[in-house]
Amino acid sequence: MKIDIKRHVDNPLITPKDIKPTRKEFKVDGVFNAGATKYKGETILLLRIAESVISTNEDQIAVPVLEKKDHGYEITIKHYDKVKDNEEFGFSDTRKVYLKKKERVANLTSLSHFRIARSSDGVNFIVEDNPSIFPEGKYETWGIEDPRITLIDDEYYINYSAVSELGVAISLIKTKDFKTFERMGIIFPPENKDAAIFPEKINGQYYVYHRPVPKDIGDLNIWVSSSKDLINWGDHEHLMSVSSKDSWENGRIGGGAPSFKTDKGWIHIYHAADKHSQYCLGAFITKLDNPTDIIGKTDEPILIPSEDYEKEGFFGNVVFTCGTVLEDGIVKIYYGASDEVMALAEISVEELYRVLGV
Ligand code: MAN
Repeated sequence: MKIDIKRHVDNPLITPKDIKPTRKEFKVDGVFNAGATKYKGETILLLRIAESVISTNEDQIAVPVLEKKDHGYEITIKHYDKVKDNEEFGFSDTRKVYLKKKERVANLTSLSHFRIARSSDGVNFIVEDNPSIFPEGKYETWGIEDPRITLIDDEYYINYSAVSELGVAISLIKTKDFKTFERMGIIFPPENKDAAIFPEKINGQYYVYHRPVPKDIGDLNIWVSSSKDLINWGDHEHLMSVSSKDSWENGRIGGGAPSFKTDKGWIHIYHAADKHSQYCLGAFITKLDNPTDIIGKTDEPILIPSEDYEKEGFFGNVVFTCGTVLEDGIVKIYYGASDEVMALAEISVEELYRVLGV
C-alpha cells in the first residue's frame, strides 16, 4: 500500500552545525530524537544533543562521563587507545566502547543533554545556546536521552532515558514554563526505555507505554502500565510483540511519541527495528476508553530510511520519533535521522485511519 506521508522539503531541519557545544573541547555528534509540544503558540522541540571530545589523535578515543567529586558530579574525560586497548575493548559501533570479556558496554562515546528549540511555524527553529537539562547525579553519569513531552493539565511532563553504568532507567521531570524544571526521579528501573505517557486520565488512571529490555529470556516488546499519580506505576501488561516473521519489526519495538486522541481512538507512532538495526516508524490505534486494546496496526512502516540523511550519519538507517504535534488534522512527526539530525514528516489523520484499517 502506498502511504501518503510527506517529508518536509527543508529536511533536515536541525543539524549539529546549528548547535553550540557546551565546552571548547567538545564537538556535537548529533541533535536528534527530540520531544515536541506546543507552548504559548510556539512549537517547542526538546532536543537530545550528543557531544563527544574533539579528537587530536586518530588512534585514541576520549569519552566524556560524569564522575563524583567532592563538590558533586563533574565531567571527566576517559581515554582509550584503539590500537593498544584493542584486545580488551571493541570500537566498531560508533555509539559505544565495548568490553569484550564481559560482553557489555564499557562506555558510550558521547554524553547527551537536552536543549530547547523554538519555532513559530514548526519548521524554522531557533536553538538555545545553553542546555535546559543537563545530566545530574549517579543515575545520569552517561547522559540523558530521548525525551518525550506530555502536557497534562497545565504542566509538561518530560520522561527520558537516564543512562549510567547502573543501566538505562526511565526518569521524569516536570515544568510549567520550560525555564525551571523539577526532577521527580526514576519511574522505571533498568533496563527500560521508550516510555510515552498519555495526556489525560482514562477511567481514572494515567497510562504509559514502555519497553523493558530483557537480556536473556524474551523479546524487546512494548508494555503498558497505569498510575494514579504518574510516579507509582502498576497493573503491568504486555501490549505488543516484535514480529516473529522476516519483517521490518522483528528486532525490537518501542514507544515513540505520546499517543494523540482522534475520533476513532488513540493513535501511537512507534519505532521498530529489524535484525539489521534498520529503524522504521509504524502506527497503531487503541480504543479511546482502553489504551491496552489495539484495534488497528500498520502492516508496513509509515516511514522507512530512504533519504541520504536517514541512511548515512552517526548511526545510519535510523528514523526515530519522540514527539508529534497534531494541528488541523495533520500529524507533524518530528524525528531523529541517523542519530545525527532532526527532520519532519507530515501525514493526515485520515491517511492514518486508512493505513490502520479503521
Ligand atoms: C543505544 C542507542 C544509543 C544510546 C544507548 C544508551 O546504544 O540508542 O543512542 O546512547 O543505547 O541508551
